[in-house]
Amino acid sequence: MKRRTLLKTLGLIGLGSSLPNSLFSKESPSTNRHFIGLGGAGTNFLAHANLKGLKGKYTSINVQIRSEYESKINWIPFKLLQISKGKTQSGFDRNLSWENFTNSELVKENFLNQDNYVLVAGIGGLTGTFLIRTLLKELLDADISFKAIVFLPFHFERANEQQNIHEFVGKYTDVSAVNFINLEQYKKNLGHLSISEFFDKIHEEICYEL
Ligand SMILES: Nc1nc2c(ncn2[C@@H]2O[C@H](COP(=O)(O)OP(=O)(O)OP(=O)(O)O)[C@@H](O)[C@H]2O)c(=O)[nH]1
Ligand SMILES: [Mg+2]
Repeated sequence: MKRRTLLKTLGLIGLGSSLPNSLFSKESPSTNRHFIGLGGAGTNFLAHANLKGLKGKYTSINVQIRSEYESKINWIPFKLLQISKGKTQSGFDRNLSWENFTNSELVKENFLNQDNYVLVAGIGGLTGTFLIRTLLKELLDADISFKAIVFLPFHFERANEQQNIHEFVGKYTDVSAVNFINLEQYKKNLGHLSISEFFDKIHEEICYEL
């Protein structure tokens, strides 16, 4: 199916301009592909890609994984060693480091295989945000190639994080390996859908283009 036909089928026509071009440039070969879902959103994307039969290795780095995916997706349990009482923690918290989480060494070992890494995360919570902001820096510093898909949260979700999100996007906006998907922008066209249908459509589009 042609891209335009698919967009139309999905009701995404007109969104093309908001989709990051580099995501569609087909520059990375599909051999040795290794999809790595960071946090809940990244793991939900993996489940979708796996269901659609995208070939590759699958690793979820998250607090938990739904039992039906455990046999299909390699899971690295990743959570804070100590939960601080009170306010919800943000993945942008500069005091957070690998030492604060379980299995950090396993996470890093995951990147020693010279796979074609595809990292997927949403930056509205703790896990995905910490992992993507830390890994992007470390992978770029180590000259390890990858492609990243980063979901920017709806405005209503992270009103007090807009500055952090803005700075993060600014830092990577010229890095072609990093593709931002602005959920708020999609809402304008797909706002009539239920939240699960909404994410399914977005995941579907990304799977098709990867
Ligand atoms: N594309 C996509 N985005 C999602 C999905 N679920 C949530 N999001 C977005 O991703 C952001 C992060 O959500 P999660 O990935 O669940 O958060 P997390 O990284 O697991 O963080 P904690 O649970 O706080 O440790 C949310 O604020 C939403 O904007 C999903 O299924 N697909
Ligand atoms: Mg989570």
